[in-house]
Amino acid sequence: MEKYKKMKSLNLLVLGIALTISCASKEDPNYLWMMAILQPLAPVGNSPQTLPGSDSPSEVPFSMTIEDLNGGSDFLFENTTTYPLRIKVRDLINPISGTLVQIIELGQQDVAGNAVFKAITDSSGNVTGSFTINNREEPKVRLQVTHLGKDYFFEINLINILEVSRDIFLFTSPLVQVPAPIVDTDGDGIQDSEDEYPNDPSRATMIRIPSDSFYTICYEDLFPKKGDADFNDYVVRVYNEEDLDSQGRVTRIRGYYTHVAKGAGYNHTLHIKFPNTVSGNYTLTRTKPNGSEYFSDSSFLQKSSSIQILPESNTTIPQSNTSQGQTFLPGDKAEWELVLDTPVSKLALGNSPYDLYIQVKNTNLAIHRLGLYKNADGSDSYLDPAGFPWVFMIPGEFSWPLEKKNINNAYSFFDDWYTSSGANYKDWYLNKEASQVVSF
Ligand SMILES: [Ca+2]
Ligand SMILES: [Ca+2]
Repeated sequence: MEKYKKMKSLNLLVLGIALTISCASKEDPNYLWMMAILQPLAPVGNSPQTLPGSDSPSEVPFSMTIEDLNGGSDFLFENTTTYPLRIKVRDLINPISGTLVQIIELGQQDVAGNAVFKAITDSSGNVTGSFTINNREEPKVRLQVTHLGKDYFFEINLINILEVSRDIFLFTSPLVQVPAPIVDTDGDGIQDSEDEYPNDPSRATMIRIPSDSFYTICYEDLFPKKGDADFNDYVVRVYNEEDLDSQGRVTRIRGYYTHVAKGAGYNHTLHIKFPNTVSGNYTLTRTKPNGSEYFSDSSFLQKSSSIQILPESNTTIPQSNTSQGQTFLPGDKAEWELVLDTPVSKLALGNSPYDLYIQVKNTNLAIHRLGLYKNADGSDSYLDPAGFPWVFMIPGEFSWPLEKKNINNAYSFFDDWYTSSGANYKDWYLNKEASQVVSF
């Protein structure tokens, strides 16, 4: 896909519609103040939206400048998308600092789910970070700004958006602002009711990635030779948790892994690496499928070093889970927690599952996901000459192909997705030929 980017600048000139859960009636002094200065201007924008659970919301004026980066992203065989985020909040005169900004994923029926990003604005009224959601036909999130006890909601349709960048003007008067009393026990700027760690100033928010279920990550192990496209040589289920501080920076990371298939003669170990600015203390435990812990370690992760998550794959799973007629049996689990020495931005950390790779014992070669390593000529080191990767990451409980089956036949829309560079059949992995894939 030819990459193109353009900046769309759209200024919703005067009044859009925001919703509040409480107050902001026509008796509200802010409203009266705003109307006094904006009387000549006619409202524009959408009809008021009704938020589930809200009390007949009133209209509260705002202005929003949309500076999103639009375009198509490089096709990296991803089934999730990470959106960099930049939000600025101000009133008519000053930036608003210390205001809570959240991104909440909206589900298929526009039902609000979990916060995928949360931070308070800095002294310039800015919040920067990123959030990741699974690909779907109509990806949407809700941007929520909480100011002076009121919640303002903006729905964002993410189609064709590469980066979310918005300036929000709240029409509140500094003359009549009375800060709502808040309880913030740890003094990190996030009130207790919004703080998932109300007694820990280094943490305010826990982000689970993906927000439910897990990723299934499938490796081919013949690198640098082309694989046989069954994507079952080494398969692991993964989810991560990130703890963010009040500025939205990552301060702790956790990873949870289950080895679920080994359709290969080779042996592998599973590892993780972070960008070379990341260091800190970590704990790691491994357990057998029956729950018995057989390994535990506490160590310091040096910059640029890696953690071995699971040992040789011939010891971490009771059977291949790739043969017809087998009853699925999960393998070992591992989990770690890394406490970062220095907080890092989500963009600098990179996206879950980070650089999660296998080391093939027989070839002594590592196999990484796309988008992390480049050859001298700029091409991706882990894309084969036919333009195919050695690693796939699929959201949820993905059924990998059985032995001697390949992914093109096991998933009839895979080729349409692949040849359209991800534009079509974004949910190709939901349409399986049951006879050709593992069942659970
Ligand atoms: Ca707090
Ligand atoms: Ca806290």
